[in-house]
Amino acid sequence: MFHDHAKIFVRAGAGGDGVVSLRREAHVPKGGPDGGEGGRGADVVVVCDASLRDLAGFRGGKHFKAERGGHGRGANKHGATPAPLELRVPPGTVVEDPEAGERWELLEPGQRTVVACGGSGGRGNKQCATATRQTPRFAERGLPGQDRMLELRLRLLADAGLVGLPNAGKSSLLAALTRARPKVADDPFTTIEPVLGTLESDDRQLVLADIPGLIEGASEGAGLGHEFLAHVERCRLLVHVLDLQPLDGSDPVANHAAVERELREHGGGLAILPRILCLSKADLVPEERAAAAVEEWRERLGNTVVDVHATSAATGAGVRELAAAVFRHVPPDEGEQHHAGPVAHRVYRPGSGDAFRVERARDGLFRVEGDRVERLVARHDVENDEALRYLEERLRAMGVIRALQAAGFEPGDDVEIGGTVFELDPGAPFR
Ligand SMILES: Nc1nc2c(ncn2[C@@H]2O[C@H](COP(=O)(O)OP(=O)(O)OP(=O)(O)O)[C@@H](O)[C@H]2O)c(=O)[nH]1
Ligand SMILES: [Mg+2]
Repeated sequence: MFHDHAKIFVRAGAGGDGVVSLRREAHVPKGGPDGGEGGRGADVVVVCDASLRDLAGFRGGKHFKAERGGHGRGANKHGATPAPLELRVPPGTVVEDPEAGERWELLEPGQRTVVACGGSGGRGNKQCATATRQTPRFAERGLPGQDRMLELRLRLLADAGLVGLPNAGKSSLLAALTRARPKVADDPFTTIEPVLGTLESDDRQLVLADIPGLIEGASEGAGLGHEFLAHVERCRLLVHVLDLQPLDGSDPVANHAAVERELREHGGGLAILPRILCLSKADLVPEERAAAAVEEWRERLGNTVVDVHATSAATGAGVRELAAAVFRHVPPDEGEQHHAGPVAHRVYRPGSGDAFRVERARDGLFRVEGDRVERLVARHDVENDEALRYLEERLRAMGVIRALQAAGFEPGDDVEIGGTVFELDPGAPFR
């Protein structure tokens, strides 16, 4: 089974907590704070790995959680930041966070992108000390790591794709053109997952994709082809393989039209990709018949195709000419197969917004929302009086207390910030 999509949950590591510690040394009369900082949590990173073929490693919608940062320790020791959690994907993988509208493409082996950032570590009491609070007995907590539901989709990176009805001879052609050895048989749907082969000339290499046969209704999900049509969206050329004289007695003209219709209906730009028409199994008809068919099809299709060839995978006739035509009609491209456009690298940065919103949830309970305010509260243990007092000072400096007051807040009312509810009773009169 070829796994070309997966849905996963990722969570980066939380930052380690800062620690409260007081220096104790025989010869120092009054020890100061020396609690170290927590380490940053580990990121979740997606890495492009050329040795992988599909997304089978992600089946079953797994959860991936990176390690949390180490907690700070006494003697001003900082917690460790663990190595990132690496998720390895094959080239051509698109990673998407539909909720956040973010998207990354992994095309080049070795390419990496951070998809979830570790939370920052909390400061230790040493770093929390100020001129007016020289020995704080609180430290900050580490922040949670970012989490996301991600969708992974693999698009094979082929330069040209072989398309056609089942049994048209696509896999036989791939085998004749490249070193790939896909299964060949005289029943339809022999190929059940895409196979790639490399077409080589002296100075160029192109990747050719053989996909399962298309049938009427493929674009709506009939047969196997639909699922795999997406893999040829990135091609720069399609080779439409058409059986010159189908054993089932069907009409090549109608067969050709049916496949073209499915390509059009699939969308994704397939309709406008340049086409080579390849009339297959030419050894089954007299040579003159094959040559005449090439002329007929050239006339019939006009400039909707860039070339028409008759080939036989059995005798090798016309195969070299077809290869040359593929090279000719796939335009050169920097990095040859990496032509899928710019790669989006978006690194998450915790919300920059200082903005916050205050609302009265009910009598005696006020809710405050805003990135910075929520992070501030997440950092502190509201059960610790000293931390709570510090928090009040910061909230006052940010204008939150004034805003609460304007909304009708009175000392002793409850406040909910980022899911934490606590009683706020600012000691000093409001200013
Ligand atoms: N005589 C002759 N038979 C061929 C030629 N190419 C393919 N065949 C036969 O046609 C049948 C189908 O060939 P495949 O290459 O498996 O066709 P396909 O298009 O990959 O078929 P699906 O994977 O089922 O879509 C097999 O029995 C092949 O041996 C050819 O050039 N000459
Ligand atoms: Mg096949």
